[in-house]
Amino acid sequence: MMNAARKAARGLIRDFGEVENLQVSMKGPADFVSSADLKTEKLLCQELSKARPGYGFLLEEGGAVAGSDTSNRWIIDPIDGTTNFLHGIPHFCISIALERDGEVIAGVVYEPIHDEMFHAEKGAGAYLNERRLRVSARRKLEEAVFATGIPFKGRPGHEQFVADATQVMATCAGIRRFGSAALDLAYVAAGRYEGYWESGIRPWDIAAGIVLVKEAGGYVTDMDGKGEMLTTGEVVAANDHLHSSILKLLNTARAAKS
Ligand code: LIP
Repeated sequence: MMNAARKAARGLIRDFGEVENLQVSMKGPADFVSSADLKTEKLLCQELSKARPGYGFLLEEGGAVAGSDTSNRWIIDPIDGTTNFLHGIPHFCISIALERDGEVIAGVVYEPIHDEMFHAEKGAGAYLNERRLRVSARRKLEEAVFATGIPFKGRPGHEQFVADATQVMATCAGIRRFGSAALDLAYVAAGRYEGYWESGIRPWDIAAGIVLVKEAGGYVTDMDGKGEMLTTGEVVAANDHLHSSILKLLNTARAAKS
């Protein structure tokens, strides 16, 4: 997974340098796909198929591709943070997860601009390059920084987001919106944020990040405190001290709105 990400990132860095020349089309209002997304996804599929023939794929651009091996499936976002990428904002990554018999067991999130390779495998811990990762040790909400995703034109959930942010911003040390769910989760695993939440998120945005946070000692659930993040599109990740607190705040926001 790391070799494939590094190989694909070479072209991505080149394209980022000349982003204004890229072909871009719309998948929906404010939802872009560029020739860089498609090229990167194709290369990742080629590399991973060579390494593990027969595994299936769930791709942001290409959709679901069945494999002869029905136990194993790669879940891939070729550029997470596409809008950042297309605006020349150096905060985007390649996200690759391996799902085995319905469970995500390995994840790689590669941020090529700073050469940060976040990687984890179930039971083997989470790493940033060679350094072992641990979620932050902060225990108090008033010391905590949380990341989130903000809906935009054409996306649902504007009112719910405002209700959530109103609850969270009144109790914590800060909220960050950097534009890449995969990097948000990787930063939670690295202890840079105390937590992250988002609604309406797709499986390829979060699959790799989920195993990173878990292997760094954090908790990841959906809004009901269960493990259905990939199917519900709802994710709440935090260190072991603050997960129940942020989940409670978000559910207060939901109860208030319903
Ligand atoms: C993005 C996510 C981000 C979310 C955006 C978008 P993309 O993924 O990483 O967290 O808020 O709406 O879904 O489209 O760059 O792969």
